[in-house]
Amino acid sequence: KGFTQGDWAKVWRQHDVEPRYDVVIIGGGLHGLATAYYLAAYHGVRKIAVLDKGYLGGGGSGRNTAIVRSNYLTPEGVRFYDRSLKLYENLAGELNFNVMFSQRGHLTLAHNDGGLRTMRWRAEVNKTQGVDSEVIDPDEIKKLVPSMDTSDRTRYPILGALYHPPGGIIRHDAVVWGYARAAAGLGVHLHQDTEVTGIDVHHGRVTGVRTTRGNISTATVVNCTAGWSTLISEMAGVEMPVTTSPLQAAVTEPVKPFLDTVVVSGSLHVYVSQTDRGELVFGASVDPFTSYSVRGSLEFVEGLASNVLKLMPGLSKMRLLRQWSGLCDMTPDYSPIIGPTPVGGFFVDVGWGTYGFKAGPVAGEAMAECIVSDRSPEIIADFGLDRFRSGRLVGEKGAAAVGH
Ligand code: PYC
Repeated sequence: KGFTQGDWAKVWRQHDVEPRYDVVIIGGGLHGLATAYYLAAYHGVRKIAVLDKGYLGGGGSGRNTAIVRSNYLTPEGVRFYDRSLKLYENLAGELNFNVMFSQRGHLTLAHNDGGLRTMRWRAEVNKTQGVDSEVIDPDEIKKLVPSMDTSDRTRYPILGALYHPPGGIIRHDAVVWGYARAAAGLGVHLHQDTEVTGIDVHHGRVTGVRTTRGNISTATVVNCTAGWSTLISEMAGVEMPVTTSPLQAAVTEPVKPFLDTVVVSGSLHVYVSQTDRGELVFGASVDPFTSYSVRGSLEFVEGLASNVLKLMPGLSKMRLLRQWSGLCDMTPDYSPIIGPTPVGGFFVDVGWGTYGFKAGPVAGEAMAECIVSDRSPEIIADFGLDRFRSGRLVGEKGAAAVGH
């Protein structure tokens, strides 16, 4: 007999919210779930709760454009994102869940001398960290993407590109479900529809979390809430240099596969990839204002269409099916804030801007180690909140897919 919907086993169980947990993770997206998974799988922590005011993966984890890459600008950034890429390479086996990682190569186009100089700089830094990246010329780009207008008769001619073969796309909801299923299998409690209303701090240490489903006593709280991260940190009395801006994206109707690399143009503020189902997924820069709104705008699709057609004029007849928006938690140097805070037992994994999805596995792995050892492991040591006092910033704006 065939399966009907009712026959499918539940992937994770519902639990009552218990009055005590060893670790409470706020935010049931990729970062929160990965942190829970690595804590349970590699450090034996069992009494873990992941709280989300909505559903698992309903924030940035389910709204990003699923791009994975490690071709950053600073050595700290390259090492960090490359560890994540390596974890992604083995994630299907690790979680026993097909996450559909397609390492199809990633191109960042340069349309002027300044852009080309930054691509060369990134390629050199990447190579010193053992990451496969090189600058290629328009003829080589044309071979990789025949649909791209690489002639010099366009408004923004392409002078070259940073080519990063290990980069690609992955099925982002599968990544979320894979971590959720694996964490739940290790005894982690996943509480959806559970909003945090307060964090209790006594004598400089976290003692509990208040939620719409009851109060929890705990000595360890992790803030993995991306766009809402300043609101949650404020509950613990921790101020963070983070602003929240929407980032919009869109997808077309499906067409026969013709694009098997990820293409990014920082000058034209656009990135595009084709999914296994044939849809083109597009994104652009963050909206030029701070907001918690996730509504799409006509202005966005007009600008996007005009810029996409400058790169690939052959797409002019394609129809957009959907657009949506997510929230980006932006820091002044475009690097994350990850590690302990001045409040004992209160950890943050925030400030991801437009880089959060690609960092999920390494952020979870490093945060788990940080919590059990109560010190930042080397791979995140440069991304602490204290850098905004000391001035030791890690400037990653030059590695952004698009302008901000
Ligand atoms: O940094 O690759 C990136 C990216 C793609 C979409 C948003 N950010």
